[in-house]
Amino acid sequence: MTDVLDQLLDLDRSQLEPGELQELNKVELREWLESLDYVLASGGPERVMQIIEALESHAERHGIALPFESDTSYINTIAPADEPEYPGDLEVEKRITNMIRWNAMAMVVHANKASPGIGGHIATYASAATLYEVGFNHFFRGPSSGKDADLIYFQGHASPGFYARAYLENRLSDAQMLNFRRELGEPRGLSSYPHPWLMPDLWSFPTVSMGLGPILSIYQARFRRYLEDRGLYEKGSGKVWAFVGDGETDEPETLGAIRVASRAKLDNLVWVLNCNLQRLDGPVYGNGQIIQELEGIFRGSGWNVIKVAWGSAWDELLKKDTTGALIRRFEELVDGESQRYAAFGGPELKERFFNTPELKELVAHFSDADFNRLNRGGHDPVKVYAAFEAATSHKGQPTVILARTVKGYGMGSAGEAQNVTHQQKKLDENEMRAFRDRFELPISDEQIATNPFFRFADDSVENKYLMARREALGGFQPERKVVAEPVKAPAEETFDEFMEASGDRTVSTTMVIVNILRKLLRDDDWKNLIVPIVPDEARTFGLEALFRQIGIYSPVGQLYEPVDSANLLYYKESTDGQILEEGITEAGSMSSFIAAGTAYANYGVNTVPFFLYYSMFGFQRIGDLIWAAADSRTRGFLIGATAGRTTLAGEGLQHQDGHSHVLALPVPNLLSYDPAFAHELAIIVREGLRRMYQEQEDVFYYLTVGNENYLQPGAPKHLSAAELKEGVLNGLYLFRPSEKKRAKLRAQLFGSGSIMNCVLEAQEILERDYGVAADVWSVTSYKALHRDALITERANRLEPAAEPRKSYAYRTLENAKGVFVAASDYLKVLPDVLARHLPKPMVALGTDGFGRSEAREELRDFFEVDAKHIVLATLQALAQEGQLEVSVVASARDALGIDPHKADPYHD
Ligand SMILES: Cc1ncc(C[n+]2csc(CCOP(=O)(O)OP(=O)(O)O)c2C)c(N)n1
Ligand SMILES: [Mg+2]
Repeated sequence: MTDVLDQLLDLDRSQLEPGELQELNKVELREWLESLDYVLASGGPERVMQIIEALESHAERHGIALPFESDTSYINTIAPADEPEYPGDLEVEKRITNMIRWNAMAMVVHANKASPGIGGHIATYASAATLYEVGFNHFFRGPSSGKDADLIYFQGHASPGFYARAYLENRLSDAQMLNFRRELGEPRGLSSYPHPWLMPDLWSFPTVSMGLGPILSIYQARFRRYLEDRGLYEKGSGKVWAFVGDGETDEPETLGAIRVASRAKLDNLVWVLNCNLQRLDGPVYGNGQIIQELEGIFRGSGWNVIKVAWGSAWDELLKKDTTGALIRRFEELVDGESQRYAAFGGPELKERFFNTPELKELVAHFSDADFNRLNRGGHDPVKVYAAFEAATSHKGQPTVILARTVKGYGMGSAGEAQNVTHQQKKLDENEMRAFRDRFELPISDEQIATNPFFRFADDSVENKYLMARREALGGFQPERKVVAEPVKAPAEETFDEFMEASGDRTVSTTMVIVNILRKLLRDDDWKNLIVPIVPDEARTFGLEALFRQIGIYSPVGQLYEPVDSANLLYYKESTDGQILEEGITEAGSMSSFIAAGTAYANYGVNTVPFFLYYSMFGFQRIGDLIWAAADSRTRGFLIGATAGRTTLAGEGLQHQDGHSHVLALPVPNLLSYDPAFAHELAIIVREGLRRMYQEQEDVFYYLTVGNENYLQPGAPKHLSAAELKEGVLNGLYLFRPSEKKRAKLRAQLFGSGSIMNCVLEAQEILERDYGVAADVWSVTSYKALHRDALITERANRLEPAAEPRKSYAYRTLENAKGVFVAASDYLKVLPDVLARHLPKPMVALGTDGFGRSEAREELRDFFEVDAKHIVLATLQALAQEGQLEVSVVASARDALGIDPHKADPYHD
């Protein structure tokens, strides 16, 4: 061989005939490969790597730009020789898995027979069963493993499989199984998907809105490290697992935060990406290879990637394939074509895949049955075990397992690898019989007609095996158990300072909330539990003092001397830092909020997240994560800062929030407040701590704070502390009553947030210039008032003969005289939702329309929420009641300087 090479090399390449050149290339390549084989045999993989790296940089020094490839050959990452021995009984496990497959399928079929259209999914779990079962039998550690317990984000649409397993484990009854997706029946049935709100003893993590499970799992793993590094939770070997669909990777939330995991070296995080190559409508990437694409993305982001593409039956062929023809064929095989083989089986594979003489030669000895055994890796427990073992012992990086499976595996003509399989909810008797045969289930033809569920007998091998495995692994999964002890709310006196007037010092509510935080950070019971979270906005909110005081969490501490180290408030990162400074990611910050706000359930630690963000980028940007927080029973405080469409001056349309309180209305367990003053904030935060951490209520809070500085008046003197507290928390109290007791014309003015100052100014103008005595009320929460009104209305409807009840707002305003006018920095619809429940009509002023870059005064004029517009609205309301001449209103309008032809902020 070398002689040939030598002879050829003596010639000038450019002079060679094409045939000679081809020969030279071939021989030359073989020489290189043989050298590499020699190095591998004598020096091992380590040495091979060194040499390839040296070659690479040598080539680069010669100006050769090597093509960048972040994926590897399209074969399994773990070589057959490196696979560990399977520690379980494969036969028994197969029977258990197959029974779960049956029950999961039967459950969906039953539900849809009983109630056509009720829905459910068979194909997702069918593709993932082996992935989960290897986990359940050998890896997933249950709650009694304590610090070593795993937290698992199960793929939402695979839920029938987990119910089917819990049924075998005797954790669910027949009646519950029969009531899948019927949660309003008796007994209560099973939730469609993992919802802690609906099944709080079973589910911990809502995963069904695609993309949320993945991002939440990353921040969960990071938060677990944070708790360990801060000494709040014992260091352990527990993992966070996330099962993700390949279609789900289209969601930006899925891949958007993966580098957070690698940067933080989260080797406590394992993702199992079920690559069944299909999503709902069709292939994820029919013209390419989703596994290869994802490998490139994850490797490029610093993850450990383990591909489980091909089942064991392929190993023999790969070994025999000395020319590399099989790997080349794998690499040109696009997913859309591959789907055909899964759908049409062995004959299709034989015909279309093995399409060259070389490939045909490889399978010359194959029977039809042999072709059928050429399976995808994710259905091979030996391969899956090897991957899980490698993933859980890998150090220094998060791992993603890319498992190749078939969507609807085993469903045969009812949907296996068909484009319609995701939606398939009904199998007829023939299809069920085929399913039974495929999985060798001990079910008779007669039984099939009733699509029954099966359990192994108590003393059967399978039942004993299944239970013993879970016992050895620390109990059942999924299971949610709250073990946190209540924490006593801070004493009322803790917040006394906020009850006082600020004297001649102007203070914004943003400053107040920061001061409340600082106060809590000095309180012995609470200081360690507070978790401030910011998406790169600490300075915007005046929080930078906390950098130095409590530090910013970094798993590696601070490897540099910060540029501002000479400052008192320098940028301090440390391993036990308390602040989660997340960078510019509201989605990531919200994921941390959820991790911290559910730590009471997942770790038994009562951490209290305070997530401070630009209020505009909360509900409308990450509303779905807020919804997931609610479902997760998250506790904590969302602080929408720089809030208020006219309070945030200058920033304009994209920044000025005038609707987050409207968007907060739909979240049932969220209490939202738009406080005007320090004393209100202090009362609300203390009560929040009491309800969430002392009483262990599964609610959370949304508070808006603004950056407008004004005098803080302190608690009003005309109310007792108890009256004030009741009013602030219920959402309404009389802040400044009119002193003109005998005036004929009267009005009730309602203000919220910083617009309260406009209302107070209007009160003065009305009294001084128009003889209208106006009482001023602070509305801290339209949502709370509205909720209470709805409860009351409903109670009265359901008990029509009983003495009618009155809502808090109605009761409070029943004897209030004059017209009602409300103004806030939010949409008019906010007061409007309450108006129907009040004793009198209420006129609403608010900030409907797009924001503008302007100064506060001009903005409030433009949006018609300043004092003069409140005055005009009041006079107009009085005129409508016939208490004032219309001409008085018209001249007041002119006197106030309001142009009737001014722009309409809603349209202009
Ligand atoms: C945010 C969001 N959009 C759409 C859906 C509807 N949906 C449910 S499953 C699904 C396809 C899932 O495909 P894949 O992630 O590949 O999971 P597979 O079932 O194939 O394992 C879609 C579009 C959803 N649940 N969430
Ligand atoms: Mg899929």
